[in-house]
Amino acid sequence: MREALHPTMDPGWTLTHEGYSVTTESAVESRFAFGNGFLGMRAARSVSRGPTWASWLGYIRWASWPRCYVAGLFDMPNTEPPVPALVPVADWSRVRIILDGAPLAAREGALVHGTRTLDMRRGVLLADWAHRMPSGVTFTGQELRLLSLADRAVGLQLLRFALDRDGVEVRLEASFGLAGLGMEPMRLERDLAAWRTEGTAKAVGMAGAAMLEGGAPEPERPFPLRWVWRWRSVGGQAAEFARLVAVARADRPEEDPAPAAAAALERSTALGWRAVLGAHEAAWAESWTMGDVVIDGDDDLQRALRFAVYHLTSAANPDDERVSIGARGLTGDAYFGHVFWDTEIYLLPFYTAVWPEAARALLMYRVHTLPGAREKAARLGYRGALYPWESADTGAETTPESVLGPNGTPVEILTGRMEHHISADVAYAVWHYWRATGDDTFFLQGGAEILLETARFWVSRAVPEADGRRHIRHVIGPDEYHEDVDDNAFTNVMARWTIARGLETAEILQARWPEQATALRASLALGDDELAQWRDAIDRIVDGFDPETGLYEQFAGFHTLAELDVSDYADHALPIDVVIGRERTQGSQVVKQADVVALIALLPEKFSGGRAEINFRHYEPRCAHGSSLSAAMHALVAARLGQTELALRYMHETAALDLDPDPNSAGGVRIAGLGGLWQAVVRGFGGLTLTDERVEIDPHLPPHWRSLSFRTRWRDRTVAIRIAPDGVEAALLTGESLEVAIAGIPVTLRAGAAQRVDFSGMVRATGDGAARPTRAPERTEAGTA
Ligand code: IFM
Repeated sequence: MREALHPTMDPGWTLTHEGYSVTTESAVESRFAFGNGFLGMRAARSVSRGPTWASWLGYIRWASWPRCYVAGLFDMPNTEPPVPALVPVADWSRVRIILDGAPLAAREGALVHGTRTLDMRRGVLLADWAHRMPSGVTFTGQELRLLSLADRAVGLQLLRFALDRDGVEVRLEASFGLAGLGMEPMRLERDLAAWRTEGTAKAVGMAGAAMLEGGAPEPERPFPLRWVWRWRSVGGQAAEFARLVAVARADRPEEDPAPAAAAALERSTALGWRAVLGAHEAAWAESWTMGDVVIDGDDDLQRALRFAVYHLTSAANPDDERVSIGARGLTGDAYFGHVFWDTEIYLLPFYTAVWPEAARALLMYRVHTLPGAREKAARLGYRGALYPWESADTGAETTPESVLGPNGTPVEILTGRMEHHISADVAYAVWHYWRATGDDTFFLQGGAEILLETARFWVSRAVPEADGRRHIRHVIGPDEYHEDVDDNAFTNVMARWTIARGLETAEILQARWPEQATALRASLALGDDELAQWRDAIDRIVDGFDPETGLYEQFAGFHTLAELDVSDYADHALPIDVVIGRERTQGSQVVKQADVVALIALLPEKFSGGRAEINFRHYEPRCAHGSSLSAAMHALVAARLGQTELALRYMHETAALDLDPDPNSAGGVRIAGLGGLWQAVVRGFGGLTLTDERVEIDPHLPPHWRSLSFRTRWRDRTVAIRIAPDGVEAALLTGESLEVAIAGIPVTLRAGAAQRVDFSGMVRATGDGAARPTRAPERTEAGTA
């Protein structure tokens, strides 16, 4: 067991945290969280945790937030606001150690040293600590926890510890933390339990097996899912404890999740913990082979990119089409676990390029929740599909109507009623996934229906007015500082784009799958006259573009608002709307997050001929970055525009969001920022674009970077790319030959022969092995894989 508890030696793969502080603990627990898209667990200490709250400056504060989540397990808690929320399940890794009758507790005695290490290469959380008891006995321990990437139902905990004295009476209690679950028990057996949520009638089953290795006595079993061992210590002799857990979710009231949990436990106990660990490490190694981004020349960003890819990999599950990724993944419950546009716009590009199976499952979630989107559109008097701004499991709108503001008074939330661009964002992700992957089955199983129904929504939403134009009034764009605005450029241009894709979808269906086209159009009652209206709408939607200045007006009247020098507020720890107040914010040209800038990133073809520079130059200084989504989008645009210094500054800001000791991460990692960081580096500096015809690489490497390497999937192929200051190498690793455009120069990649394009314009074949972009993750010296 000892080898398994050693972290990877290369510090580029690990994050460490020393000690324990009530002010940063909750953020550390988010940052070091681990998961597999089905299960997620915060990195709270499992042994001798002590109280989870602290009294601080007169407030009771949650110092620690030990939580294990199951994707899709939402309930309607009896709290305000009454919206579905991700509910935690039993903390399966709880351990108590009692030495001569005294519990090993953080508050008793002294922590000699205590390190938590997130080993991103292996996908495991490690701990290594020593504690001196008031009695003088010193405890030293190491722990490993994981949620298996090879078998998503399974978790593993290993604990090895020793005392420095003979004859101490040791009591080891391993249990499942059941307190405060907020669920009704369905069954509670020796090794198996199941609970049902109170409001949504979903259920979770959990099964556990625990063992103490090395000839220890049989444990006492005083209670289900609790194991107790007692023995007398031999100084320096380690006890080795292993626990396997298995979890299953059931979505329907008549389903019992316990048999699936029991079967998963049986599977893993039959393998044994070593094989479970080995399979998990092998799955992570495979995932890193595809997903690692290697930056030679910037160690900080290298680590930040690994951290981003680590959490992106931990958040998705290609095998579950009924869930999507919440704004904090499964690392915390801020925003109640709800799903926003973050997934489609900030995360999907990563999954589409690196892990299309996960991208597909995430988009199928939008297919399954299409009825909810139709219902919302109809309720508000529109046609087609209006996706909820915040979504949980059913596809119903789950945005709270109000939340409590900082001074305890309710603040109305209008996003659920007005932030409609989500219905273009979903269509955007569907289209780009389908074009990049050629996944026609997905297109026919629901992708096309989303494109048609969202187009239909926008046509009904863009109302013709007396001026002969169509306007989209009473919306909130990505800049949520300005509410209830008319003709938000982001919304309107994306709406027009969505309608155009809807028309294209109808044409492609007709040309390639006429039978399915007829059936789908019949089921949607989509006639030719309606398609004619769509064409009309495209021509008439107002977009706020001024050909004289080349500027898009963010929304009608934005240019007339008061000018404000946002840089005057850059040093404030609080968001600008809190500093200057809501009213002044709304009356000023201050933008919360990338809005027109996001449009430049999403639809670069609309910003040719210098328009991108003009709009970026105008809006970038007006942005106060009041959202964790903002800096990454600015980084992406700046990188594409060749504004390298600015791009790097924004990338480092994004990286700092969750890596700095910032208590804002307490509610979970800002996963959209992490997806945005991947995009800024790979799509910005790397210039990667996946079209339906080819892979394009148009790099803008910072001068001090020696190389940037990554892999991408495209239409059943895997392509390896290595960008250096003097040229680009590309190699086809799997699949049939394809065309890649490198800095605009088309080259054909064939298996076994890498191609190099020098920036002098020379193209040459470099033979097999020339492009070896991603370093295969190395093994730890003590690795067990
Ligand atoms: O979706 C975002 C939104 O754009 C800004 N506020 C936070 C949400 C969740 O991340």
